[in-house]
Amino acid sequence: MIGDKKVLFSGMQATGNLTLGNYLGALKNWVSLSDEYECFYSVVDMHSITVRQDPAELRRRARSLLTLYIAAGLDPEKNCIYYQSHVSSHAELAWILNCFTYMGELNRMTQFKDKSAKHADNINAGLFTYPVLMAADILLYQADVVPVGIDQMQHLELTRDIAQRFNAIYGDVFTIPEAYIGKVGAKIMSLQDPSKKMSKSDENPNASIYLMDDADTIRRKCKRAVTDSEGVILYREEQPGIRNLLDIYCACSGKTSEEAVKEFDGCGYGQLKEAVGEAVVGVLAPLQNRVKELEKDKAYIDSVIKNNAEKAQYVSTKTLRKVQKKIGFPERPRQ
Ligand code: ATP
Ligand code: LTN
Repeated sequence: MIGDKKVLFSGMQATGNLTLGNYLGALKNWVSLSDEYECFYSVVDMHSITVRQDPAELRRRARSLLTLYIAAGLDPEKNCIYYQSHVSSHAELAWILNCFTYMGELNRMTQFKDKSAKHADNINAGLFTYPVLMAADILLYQADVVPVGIDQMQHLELTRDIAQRFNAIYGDVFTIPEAYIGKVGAKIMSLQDPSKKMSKSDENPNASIYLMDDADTIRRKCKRAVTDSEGVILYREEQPGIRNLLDIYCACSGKTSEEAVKEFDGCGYGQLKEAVGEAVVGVLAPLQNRVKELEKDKAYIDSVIKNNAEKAQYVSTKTLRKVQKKIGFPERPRQ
């Protein structure tokens, strides 16, 4: 708790261009939860370097991701929005937690298996211990709740296991966090292969709608979405392409799947695709306009970066010092 509020932590990597999946599965929920909790939203640029990055590009993407957080509706006066790399406690706690995490646990992580298959020429130790840094992110702020898409559940389970293991030895040091998975949009699938999640690292640009895609591109991608030959619009497992389009429609319009199925009763796939395109444009166009406005105000963004990093450093250092004391590191001389 901070004051009388529970704590929320989440983060996104500054790699690739954000997709509609990132927005509907994560960012949108962050905004809806932001009044209820004391929130920390990080641009996890230290996680990004587990895959090789171009330095200038990483810096640019990190800034545009931070700007996007604000454009999506997170008020940086009320929410702590900051770069992970500006707060040294993350790396320090990650090291300690590495010593409380087993190789066998990390070996089971599906994201590690997927990413090491994708980047076979660079299977580095950071990629392997990535979930430990994520655990440090969350535990430093004593987070109660962590809103993420379904793909991050396994990492969250591991975070809980590490925290429980640590607490069992040293007493109640860490709050045990819960995942928050949104009811709609928790797993948006690729428009070209509805058995795969929509991913910012997909090589096929038609598979993903990017948050900064213009209206015509969005409409075109929806039109080209892979469906099936059933010819009916029903929300069911046997029609993953149609179900995904309905999911996108519902997440953008606030309607339930039952309402959407009723609305499209008797319609052709073309009509559904058109409606999905319009719903997505309706959500993304205002977001894009706010990003463009904010990008003009360099001084404002700079002040958000500075002030929030200081706050994050202050809050996280409290937990870090407690942990260091518990495990037996020598006390620091008073300044
Ligand atoms: P990559 O595909 O390059 O590994 P990513 O798109 O999964 O990256 P992350 O930065 O790892 O992006 O994820 C940010 C947040 O978005 C996480 O909470 C994740 O669960 C969520 N998310 C990512 N893809 C989807 C999706 N297709 N549907 C719903 N949520 C998603
Ligand atoms: N691993 C997450 C990003 C991430 C995160 C976090 C999410 C890093 N640290 C802490 C929630 C809480 C991902 O790949 N989406």
